[in-house]
Amino acid sequence: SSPVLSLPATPFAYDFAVAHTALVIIDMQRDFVEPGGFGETLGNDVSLLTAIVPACQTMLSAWRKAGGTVVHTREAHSADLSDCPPAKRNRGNPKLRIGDVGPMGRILVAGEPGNQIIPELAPMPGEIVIDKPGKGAFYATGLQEMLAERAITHLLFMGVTTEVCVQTSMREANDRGYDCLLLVDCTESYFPHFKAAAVEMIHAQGAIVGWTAPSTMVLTALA
Ligand code: TIU
Repeated sequence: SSPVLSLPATPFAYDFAVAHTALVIIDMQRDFVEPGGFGETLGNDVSLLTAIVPACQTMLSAWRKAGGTVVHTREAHSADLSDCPPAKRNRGNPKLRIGDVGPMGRILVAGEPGNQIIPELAPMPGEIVIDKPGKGAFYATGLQEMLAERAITHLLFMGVTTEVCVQTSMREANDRGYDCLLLVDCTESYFPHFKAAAVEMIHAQGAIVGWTAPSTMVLTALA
C-alpha cells in the first residue's frame, strides 16, 4: 500500500502517493553543469548550477529509499544529427554548435563524455533514462507510455535549467494530465531572475502549471 502524503506546498496542498509518483531529473548532464559543454558555449557561467547538486543528491537518495520511480533525462542528439533541426543547430552565435567537437566530445551528442549525467546523480539500474532531442521531456520520446505502464499520475521535477528544459517539460506534463511539483532548491538557471520568474509563473493562478515546494517538505513527508 502507498499512503497519500500531503505537502503544504505553494499555492496550496499537494497530495501524492509514492507508488504513483515519479521523480523527474531534467538534464543534470556535464554539458550544462561543467565548463566546456553546451551551456558554456552559449556564453553562460556554469558555476551557478553546481550549487544545487547536494540538494539533488539528498532528494534522489531519499526517493530511492522510499522505492519511488526515478526518471533521468538528457538533452541528446544522435551522432548524425538527424534529430536536430537546422533551426536548433543554427540558433544564436555559440562558440561551438551542436555536433561540433569540444573539450568534452561532440556537443550535445548521445554517448559523448559531455552528455553523461554527472556522477553524483548517476542513474541506477532499473531507472528510466530518456534521451530527448527537444527542450521538453515528452517531445519525440516514449516517456508518456513508460509512465502510463507504471500508473504514474504525479511528477516531482528537479534539474536544469529552470526556465528552459524544466519549465518546458512541466508544461508538456501538465497538458498531459499530470499533477506536477517543482522542487525549488533542486533547480537552477544561468539567470537567477529567470528562475524566480519561472517559479512564480508555475504556481500562479491557482497552480496553472503546477505546485512548487522546497525539497525538505518532501523529505519530511517521507521520513
Ligand atoms: N536543459 C536545458 O535547459 N537546455 C538548455 O539549453 N538550457 C539553457 O538554459 N540554455
